[in-house]
Amino acid sequence: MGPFPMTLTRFIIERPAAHPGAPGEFSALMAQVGLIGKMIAADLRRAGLINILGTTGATNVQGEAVKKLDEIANETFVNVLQHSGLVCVLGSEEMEKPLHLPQNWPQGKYMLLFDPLDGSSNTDVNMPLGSIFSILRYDEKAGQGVEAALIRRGTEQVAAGYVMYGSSTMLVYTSGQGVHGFTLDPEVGEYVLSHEDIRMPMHGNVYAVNEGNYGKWTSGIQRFVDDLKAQDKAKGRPYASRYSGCLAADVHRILLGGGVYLYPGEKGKPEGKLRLLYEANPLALLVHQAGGLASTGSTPILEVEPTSLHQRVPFMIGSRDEVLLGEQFVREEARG
Ligand code: FDP
Repeated sequence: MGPFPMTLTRFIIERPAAHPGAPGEFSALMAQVGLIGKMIAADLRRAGLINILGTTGATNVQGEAVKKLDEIANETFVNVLQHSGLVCVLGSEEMEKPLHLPQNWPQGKYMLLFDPLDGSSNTDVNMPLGSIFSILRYDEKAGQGVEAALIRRGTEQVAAGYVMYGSSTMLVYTSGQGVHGFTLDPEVGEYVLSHEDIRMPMHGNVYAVNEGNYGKWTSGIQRFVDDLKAQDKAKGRPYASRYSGCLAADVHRILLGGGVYLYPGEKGKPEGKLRLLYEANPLALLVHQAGGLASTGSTPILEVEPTSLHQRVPFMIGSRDEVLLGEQFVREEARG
């Protein structure tokens, strides 16, 4: 028998200094997030067998068709967390309003924002999916309403991460002390530390973007992508294009191997597509902790002042060199 593996729970308990507040509570919360990941992974594995593919017929707050699996994943988050005693407010891509859990008050000092199933166009085609989460602390003294309490800058997150459902299920998180990745061992149902203290390369050779939107982008973004594709071996070009349609999976590749993911604003839609509070902010915190950058093109994502729960934001994330280069193209366009 080999050495006892470093499980997620053991990792959190053995590194109390690296975790916000009482390590017991934080580890309990991460264990619940891990459980949610296992339950969603189990549903995804069997989705094609138990008639839970396809759409529900409803439209969500974003105006997008709701997939059955979106709804199931959202219910999984809510059902697990409402009985946890650890979280007092939940905000989700699939819920127009935040869900206040008075039964968890006063003991539940955390709040969770999440995209329960990221990359939902991948559900019916057996491609990667993710769940993205952002953890905040509820500040009773601030005396705010539930919704206002959730609408906070990215710098105020106490932890963030994602569960990625790919060829294996991985949970990657940061609580402000490095980024750590755990792979679910399906034999024993435990997350085991597989990627400790992930550091992103300063520079990569991959870009991820939905290039079908090229004609809708502003000229700065077009020039940036043209530059990455230039036939210029001396400058390390062209970059390879890799886009799965699942933000968590695309950012995961870039977190490990470097490069840049972007979902820019468009000419008639400068705010872009992705959501600030439960997509951009958590991934920005992770990438920032791993030595990378995340930007709107002109402002660091973590410094964007949020105004509403489902706010969208143009998004550029990855290795420092590529994000700085992207910002340079955006600046040049602004100068005219
Ligand atoms: P989806 O709407 O399919 O859930 O969350 C938004 C997101 O997926 C990201 O995961 C993904 O990167 C992007 O949108 C895909 O959008 P496009 O289909 O426009 O490329």
